[in-house]
Amino acid sequence: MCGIVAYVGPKDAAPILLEGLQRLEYRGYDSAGVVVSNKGLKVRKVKGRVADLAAAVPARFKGTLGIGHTRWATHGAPSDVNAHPHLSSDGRIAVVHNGIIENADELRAKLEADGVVFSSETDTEVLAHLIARTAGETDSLEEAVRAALKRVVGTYGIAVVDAGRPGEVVVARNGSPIVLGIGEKEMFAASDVAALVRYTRQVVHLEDGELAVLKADGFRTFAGDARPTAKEPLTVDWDAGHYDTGGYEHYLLKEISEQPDTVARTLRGRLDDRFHIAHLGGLNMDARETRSFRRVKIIGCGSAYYSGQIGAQLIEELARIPADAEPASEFRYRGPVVEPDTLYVAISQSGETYDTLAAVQELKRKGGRVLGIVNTVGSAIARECDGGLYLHAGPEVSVASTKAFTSTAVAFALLALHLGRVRDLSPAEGRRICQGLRALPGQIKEILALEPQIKELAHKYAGSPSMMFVGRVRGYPVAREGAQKLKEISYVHAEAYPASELKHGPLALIGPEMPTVAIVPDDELLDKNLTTLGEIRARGGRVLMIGHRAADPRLADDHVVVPKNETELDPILLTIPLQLFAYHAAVALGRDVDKPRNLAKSVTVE
Ligand code: HGA
Repeated sequence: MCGIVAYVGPKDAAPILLEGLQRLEYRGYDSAGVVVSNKGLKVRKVKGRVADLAAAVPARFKGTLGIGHTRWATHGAPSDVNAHPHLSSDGRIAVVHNGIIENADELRAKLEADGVVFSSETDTEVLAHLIARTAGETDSLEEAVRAALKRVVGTYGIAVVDAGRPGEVVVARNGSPIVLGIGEKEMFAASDVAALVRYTRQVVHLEDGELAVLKADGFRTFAGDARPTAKEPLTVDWDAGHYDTGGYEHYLLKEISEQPDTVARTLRGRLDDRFHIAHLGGLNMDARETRSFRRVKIIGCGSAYYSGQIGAQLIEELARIPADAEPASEFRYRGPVVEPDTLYVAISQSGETYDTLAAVQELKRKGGRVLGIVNTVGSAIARECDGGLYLHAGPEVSVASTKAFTSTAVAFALLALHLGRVRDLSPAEGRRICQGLRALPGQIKEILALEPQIKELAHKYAGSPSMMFVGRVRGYPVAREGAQKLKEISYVHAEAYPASELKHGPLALIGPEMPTVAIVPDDELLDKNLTTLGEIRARGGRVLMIGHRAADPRLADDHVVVPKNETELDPILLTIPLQLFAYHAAVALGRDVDKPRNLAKSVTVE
């Protein structure tokens, strides 16, 4: 989604802003713009890429303070005019904004009735005019911003500059992230640490309702009621190198290939070989409390939701606690009954997914106990939850999730082991799961070595207009994630169904033009799955089987054989070939693999 970068200090701002915007490109956007302050505001904005913006910025675009933006349009088409920054009519105030101003139409009508002429179709422009109305009369820019924000309903992360106050930038947050970066006699702000790590690793996350004033020599933060707030800087342990493609053709392939390491990092220091338990200090719960839950409810969006389905199955199997997963985007709106003996678990790679954050906030309002499984340290969901587990998977840049998905499933295995061992899971069973978890990184390496074979299969099937993905019980979330990956990056239509449901409807779709990817692990459901393959083949359907043994040629046209782990952990490994399959199908079809059309990385708007 949209990105914000801001700079104030001794250096030339434009190159820093452009570099920062480039680091945010992965989030998906349609236009970009910058403003610098130097005896008035100088603005450039274009529909298109940051490179197009850089080409449009003249050499004399000098100024040591400025703000920049990448826009993902919600109000008004992607165009030069609708790109941010937006300026007040007198050219004094410039604003960049992530989020949605819900009462923009009403505010716009009032401003127009007062004679204000708008130049764009965006909701954001009202902010520039509102701030300008008081900026001349108030003692400070922050007062003018605060007064404007009081009239606004909606979500925002904003950065504001005032030509009349050339030494400061004001930023504010409500539902859309803003992070401050602390430098040597210079200050930065951005919507994502990715834009900051090249310059500083000392950061401060703003809370909802907070506002900050940045000057070259430091920053001050304020709560919504103008009270100063005290903030402790955090050190980010990701550096600029984490955001490079590392010699791979795409971030997606890099991130798929990193999984032996990222899974090892999720496990590091968390397995105890003496008692066969998981050490999860971040949960902030003692054994008695951990035992007291009678149900686990998992929420997340997109792939996070599917990894939550894997998690629910792990928790039911290992801890024997009823567990289920639900899309956070639905959960928050259906007036959920929040029970005191239910443990809620929220999943988000970025920790800023708006739907998930809003669901967590709703749970907290109702007294729910919420754990976060999050990749980004210090992010909004991590801060909002009562405790949780960080994935430690490093930044995930490609829009389609891969390494965060597997690390989330591994985090759930750790949580299930922990919940199980404080209940009835025996030490011997605990040992079996610990050993299985330790084997994962090596086995993922073995699967990655199958890439040439999977590439060939992807090329063979990529031309199909539609594909079916099926799996039973543990295999079903794997099938869903496989279909999701293929849809997201190759734009091939894909359906995922429980294999058991096939003959209750979707079997009607099966024929030579609709191949099936079947997840067939060697578990207690093997025979049932093989029967399903027979039913597909009897209807002329082609089958690619992903499992633990070579397929009987009467039941499948092709197969990928992955190493076997413990039955409960197998879904994690069965996902990897599907990631490679989707990747190579997308490359074969010439898609923009890392930035698929219409999608954005962290979905920070509703
Ligand atoms: N509503 C603004 C900003 C959109 C946004 O935050 N997208 O992620 C606009 O449409 O310009």
